[in-house]
Parts: sequence; structure tokens; C-alpha cells
Amino acid sequence: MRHFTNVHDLGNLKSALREAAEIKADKFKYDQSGKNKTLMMIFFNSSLRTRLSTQKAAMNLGMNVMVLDINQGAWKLETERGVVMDGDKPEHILEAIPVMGCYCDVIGVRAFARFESRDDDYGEKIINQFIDLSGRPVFSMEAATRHPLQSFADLITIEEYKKKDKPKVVLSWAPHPKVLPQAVPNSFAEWMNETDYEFVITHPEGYELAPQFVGKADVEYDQWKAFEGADFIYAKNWSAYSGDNYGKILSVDPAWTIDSEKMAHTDNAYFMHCLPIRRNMITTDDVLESPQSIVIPEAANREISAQVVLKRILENL
Ligand code: AN0
Ligand code: CP
Repeated sequence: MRHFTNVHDLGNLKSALREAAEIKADKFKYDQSGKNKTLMMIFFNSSLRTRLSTQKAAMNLGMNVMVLDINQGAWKLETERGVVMDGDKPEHILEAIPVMGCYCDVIGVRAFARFESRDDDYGEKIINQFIDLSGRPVFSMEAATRHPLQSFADLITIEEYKKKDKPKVVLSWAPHPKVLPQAVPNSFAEWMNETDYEFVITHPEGYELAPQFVGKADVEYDQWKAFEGADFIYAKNWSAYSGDNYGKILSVDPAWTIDSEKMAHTDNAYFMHCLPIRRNMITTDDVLESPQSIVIPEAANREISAQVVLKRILENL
């Protein structure tokens, strides 16, 4: 594998899951494969899990790691070509990317949707420039439209906890006070569409995801109905995708908050969320603290998904 930005880059998911289980059983089995190789992690946005789990995964493989927070210590980067650079940005991304490529062997990039232009976001303008200009393998640590390391960890987690061959998995929108990208739900849907699970998406009207991500999922506007018989509830907020509403908050209706009454409507479902989560907005304290909440093992699997991805990139260097 050279680049990793979406589910298709990983190839056969069953063999990726087998590799994940192998790595989980012995994280240090391949501790020489990254010797004298350097990972550069570039963050345009904040992170707790991605930063720590990806760095840990790289260390498990014997890699060296450098972390750069653009906006905190690096020069602010201009991203538009043709701009007269007389403002607050001293460096252009067109020089910065090839320079960064000089100092490392693999590049991870976190660059969220900027909500200035839906075409730019859905064209993955930033991460594609890294792919085109760095000369290095590039992987997504959440780009504008997807968060594949998260979705891979989510799939590993569902496989570990499922009690049926084909569980019912429900992606549920929930309220949030700030504008959030569609990357996590898009990506989760993209990965679920590659499984044979029963997959349902529930959200208020107006929050439809892009059709290429919805795929063959059932969309159910009644959250209570969607929860019936569910084995996994995957909660997430996102802002609107459609038309003129792109990047807008259309609802903060607390009726969509996931509480224990709603969870009781499921088939004793596990509760999942990528974190960070706002308590008593997305879900209540008691759901998050219940034995059915698997948000911590889900986060722990981020180390495993990152390690499979890095191992495969190293094998192809
Ligand atoms: C981000 C998002 O919703 O995409 C990152 C989640 C992993 N969340 C926030 O910005 C709070
Ligand atoms: N889930 C996730 O990617 O968390 P961070 O934003 O903290 O990295």
C-alpha cells in the first residue's frame, strides 16, 4: 500500500482484520520493520487520540516520529495559488510540502474540512496536495471527507464485540453546539458499506450525507424506530452537507440526545463514539458510563488500526 485515504486503499478487509488481530496479540512482533524510517505527523487541527495512537503505533514498529502542529510554531501556510502574499501567511504550502517530504519517509496529515467551499473540501484539496507534492506515502489522520484510521478501528471493535454474524449497526446523528465535519460519519458509512452488516443511518431531515457515502444504507428519520433491535449504536454529530446548507447547524434538538431510555429500545446495543464527546449533548452520562459503552476499547483500537496501516506502508517503501 502506498497512500491510505479511504477503505479501498486497504484492499481485502478480512485480511486487514486478521492482520489487526495478529498485531493486537503481539504489538512488538514487527519492531524492526520501521528501523531508521521517520514518520512525520502534520496537524492542521487539534487531536488527542490520533496524535498519541499513531505515534505509539509507529514506535511499536521501531520508527522515529516527528510531529508538526501547523498554526502552533510553524509558519502559517497560504494554500491558494496566485495569491499576493501580503497578509499574515509567510509561507506557501507549495514549498512547505516538498520541504517536509525531504525530512521523512512517511507523512500523516490531519486537515479537516474548512467549510469555505464544498468543492474544495470534497475534492480533498489539502491531502491531495501532500500526495502530489511530497514524494512520500501519505495517510489520512482525518481529512476533509473521511477519517479512515477511525473507521478501521471501529470495524475492528465491532468484530470483537458482535454476537451475531450480521449485527444491526445504527449510525445516529446527535446534537452538538459547534459546526463539525461529515468526515467521521462519511467514513464510517463507507466502511460499513463494505461489510454484510445491517446498516441504518438516522438523522433529522436536512442532515443527509453525500449519496456516495450513504451507499446501500437504510436512512430512517425516526430515531426510535432506527434503534429497534440494534446491536451497535454509533453516535456522531455532523453539520449539513446538502446544497446551500453546507456546513450549517440546522438543529440542536435535545430530543435526539441518546439516553438510557432510547438505548433500552435496542437489543442491548453497545454504544460507540469516536471521541471527543460532549456529555449530555450527544449522549447522557449514564449511557457513557454504562457497561454497554465501548468507547474506550474503541479508542484503544486506534493504535492497532494505525499499526496495520503503517506496517503496510513500510512494506511498500
Ligand atoms: C472532530 C470531528 O467531528 O470531525 C474530530 C473527531 C475525531 N471533532 C471535533 O472537532 C470536536
Ligand atoms: N477520534 C479521534 O480522532 O480523536 P482525536 O481528534 O482526539 O484525534
